[in-house]
Amino acid sequence: MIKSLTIYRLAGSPEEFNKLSAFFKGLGFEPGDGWSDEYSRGAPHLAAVGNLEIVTGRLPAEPDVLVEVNDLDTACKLARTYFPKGTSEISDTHWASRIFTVDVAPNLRIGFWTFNDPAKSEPKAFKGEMIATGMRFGIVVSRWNSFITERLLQGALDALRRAGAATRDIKIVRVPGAFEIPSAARTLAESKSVDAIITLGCLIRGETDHYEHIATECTRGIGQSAQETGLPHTYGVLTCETLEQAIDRAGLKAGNKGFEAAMSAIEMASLQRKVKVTGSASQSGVSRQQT
Ligand code: DLZ
Repeated sequence: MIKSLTIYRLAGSPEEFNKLSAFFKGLGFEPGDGWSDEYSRGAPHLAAVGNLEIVTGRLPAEPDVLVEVNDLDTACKLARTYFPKGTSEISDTHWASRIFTVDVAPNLRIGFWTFNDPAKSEPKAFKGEMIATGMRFGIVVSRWNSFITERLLQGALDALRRAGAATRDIKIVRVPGAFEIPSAARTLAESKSVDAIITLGCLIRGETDHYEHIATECTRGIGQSAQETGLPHTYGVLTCETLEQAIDRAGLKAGNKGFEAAMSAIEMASLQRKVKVTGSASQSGVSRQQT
């Protein structure tokens, strides 16, 4: 039913109106579609998050318009350039945050604030943990360019073991080339014997004139298996211009893409468990918490 929320305030004279608009723009409000008629002018200033908050007991602050910012000191400096007389010092609140106020128009005082702990204002989100204990992983690795793919495999195993995966919980499936990776991954996913699948391969453009076709099919097929089976699949298939590039990405300058693909698999398997267990619990938006 609700579509939007508008709170309007008189900004005083047209000059004060323009000054306040410039200040708000400088703070990062997104200008909305303004309006004007023969009597007045309006300028909406949009914020990504807003709420109509009701309170019982002590008010959180004296102004009835509060704007949360992520860099209070810079916001205060900016306010002083526009409203040198009307900007207060920054002070502590009783709810673990800091605030300053600005008299932006004759009857309009706005409070700008930030949490002392910046993590508090981050939207709540599900996140996977980098712990692999008790999880089962499938690794599909191709033999083509095996001097590269074996390094990717060692990188992936290193990541899994460091994160606590048991050797008995890691199933390695070897296939001839990158083209065969998707079907093996799909078979493994459908067996429901693993929590995530890591795909490892190496395509080098110079060595195959149908490089594009194999790379496209391999990538598409892995993605399709992930989407259709619902099991996390991660992508550790190198698509390189030269052998040197491949060597770099398999353990030297550019890290080891097998290690990275395994880390992503751990995160995704953990995330999937969390979402399955707690996914039905409601996720609240951003809220101020009193401490
Ligand atoms: C045929 C072929 C070629 C030319 N190049 C590669 C490559 O660079 N990397 C790779 O993983 N596989 C390659 N293949 C093999 C194909 O992926 C596939 O295994 C064969 O065409 C058999 O279906």
